[in-house]
Amino acid sequence: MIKYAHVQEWVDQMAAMCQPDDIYWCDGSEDERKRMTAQAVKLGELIELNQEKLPGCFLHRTAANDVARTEHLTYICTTFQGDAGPTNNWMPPREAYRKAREIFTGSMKGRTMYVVPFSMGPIGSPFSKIGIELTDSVYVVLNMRIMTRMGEQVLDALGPNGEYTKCLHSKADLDIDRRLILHFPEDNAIWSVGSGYGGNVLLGKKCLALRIATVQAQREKWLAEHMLVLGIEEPNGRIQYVAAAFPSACGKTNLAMLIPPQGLKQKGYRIWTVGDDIAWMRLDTDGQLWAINPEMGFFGVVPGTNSKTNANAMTTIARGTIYTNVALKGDGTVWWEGHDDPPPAEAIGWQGTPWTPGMVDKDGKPRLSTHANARFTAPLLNCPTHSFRMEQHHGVPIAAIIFGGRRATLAPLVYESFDWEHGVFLGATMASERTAAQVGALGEVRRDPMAMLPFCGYNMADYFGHWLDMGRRVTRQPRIFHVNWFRTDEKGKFLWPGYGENLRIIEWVLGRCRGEVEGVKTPIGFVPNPKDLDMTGLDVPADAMAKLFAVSRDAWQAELKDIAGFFDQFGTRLPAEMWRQYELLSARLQAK
Ligand code: GTP
Ligand code: SPV
Ligand code: MN
Repeated sequence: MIKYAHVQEWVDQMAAMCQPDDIYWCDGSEDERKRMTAQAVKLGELIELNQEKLPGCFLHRTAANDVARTEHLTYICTTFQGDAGPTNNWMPPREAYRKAREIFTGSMKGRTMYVVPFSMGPIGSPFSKIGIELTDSVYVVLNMRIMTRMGEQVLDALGPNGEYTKCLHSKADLDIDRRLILHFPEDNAIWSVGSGYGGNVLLGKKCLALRIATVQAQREKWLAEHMLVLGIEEPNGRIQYVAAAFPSACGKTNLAMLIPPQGLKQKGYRIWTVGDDIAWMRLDTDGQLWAINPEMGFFGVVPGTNSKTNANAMTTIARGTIYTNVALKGDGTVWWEGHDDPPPAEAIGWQGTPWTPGMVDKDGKPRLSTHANARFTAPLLNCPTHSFRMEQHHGVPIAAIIFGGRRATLAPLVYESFDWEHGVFLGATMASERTAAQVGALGEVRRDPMAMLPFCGYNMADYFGHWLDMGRRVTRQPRIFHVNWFRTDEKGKFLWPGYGENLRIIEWVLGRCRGEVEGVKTPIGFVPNPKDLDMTGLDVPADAMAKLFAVSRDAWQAELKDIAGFFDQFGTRLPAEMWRQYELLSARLQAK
């Protein structure tokens, strides 16, 4: 394997600090996967599942305090605090390196340091970025193999002087008080220590492909977003692609793998899954926005996944999958809340102790077999609907951008912005109820602009400015929409069936993009005229439909106040256009 001097020098420096027993350069071969898997089983990092029923599948359990991203321990480390902005934790680089160095020193004693070269995006594409992750976790290596294009060919593509993101990870002692997820955009480096949970440690994903990439994207004039990408093919062969940003655990994986509902079957749509979590979008010379998914796998939410909600995911995770924090059944298969099968009479719960249905914790709350943020790591190519454009260097052309949140009230099922600037305002003022994907209070509504609150690596005010700037550069602007699958009735029941039925809404979105359907103007944007939604085979009562599309001026007035508070924290750095949009919305809400 080629070991370029500039890479070797950095590896040596990091090894001198972490003091591993040995260093192993990963080549990405099949033989290597087998060896490392066997070793992970020996170390207890992986449990082999029933290979007849779940070929190539393994189970991993994390420490109980290490089950989700820890946003309060995640930092953007820039010379000036203003470059990280008010929505990020900030530390000056020198202090960050000093603090982390104390934890990294000697952290790999008795372990191997793996050198993992990976490419985000097709190897060699001008769209792609290379990273090298040093880690003492076999679990991380095996996950990175699934999630990225990993191995020797990446070093070949890097070349002797190539730029790459220096990613350093050590589990250290998995102590939450000695856990730090540090980003150094000025050095193109990431240091993560003290965790073994996906988003904290698979450094190609949120750390590189979002936090570091957003900084590069601003500089190089493209977009790095927390978005799924899917294609909708009509029987005449036309495929239109949409990109959609929903906060963590708010439906990206589900929408990306959508199966047309029974009632729309006769229309013959075919769905293509390009990506479920991250999109990198660039302008081409045709003035069009093109998107790639920089990943090669899914790191998806397990609970609630079944053949009714997401049959494609069920097929995807039936082989070659690493399950994290689910329940283990006696026959060596797995189970979770929301699985197709009824609860097993007994199982080993996600924490490794016996579990039986109906168990309660000390506080009387039901004890779940599976952690609410349990995940599967599965190859994208396992997905029956995976896009045939995965290796296409330019990706796919984007017709519509969709923002969405989890809001029990306020936001209609779908509405469309008046123009790009208003669309940026929709994204910038998104809010959503918190989920189990990050450590913290569940259910609380927080502002999560463009679903990027935890992932924007620079000042969010500048990020909004960048979105506005991109709009001026794209000559064929995608239309921008907002959706909310999660509106509830007075009893807290979802008003909209969701999942596959969401295609009905996507249909309207695409109809709008082609200029084929009229919208109904409201103060917040265009909503569908009910007659323009194809509801064949779906029975949603008229009063539920009315509630789904209701725009309450009073509720929106209250929302405006909250938006003002959110905008205020950016001071004069917030683009004036955002306040202009705010005033326009305010005026529309007051007009009769
Ligand atoms: P990350 O991987 O954390 O970025 O999340 P994601 O956006 O990919 O989330 P995912 O698709 O895994 O959705 C997670 C949760 O949303 C699960 O509890 C799903 O059951 C629920 N969900 C997804 N789509 C819908 C929908 O259309 N309606 C309703 N009611 N729930 C949905
Ligand atoms: C998310 O939390 O948005 C995820 C899972 O997609 S993680 O990779 O852990 O960030
Ligand atoms: Mn995500």
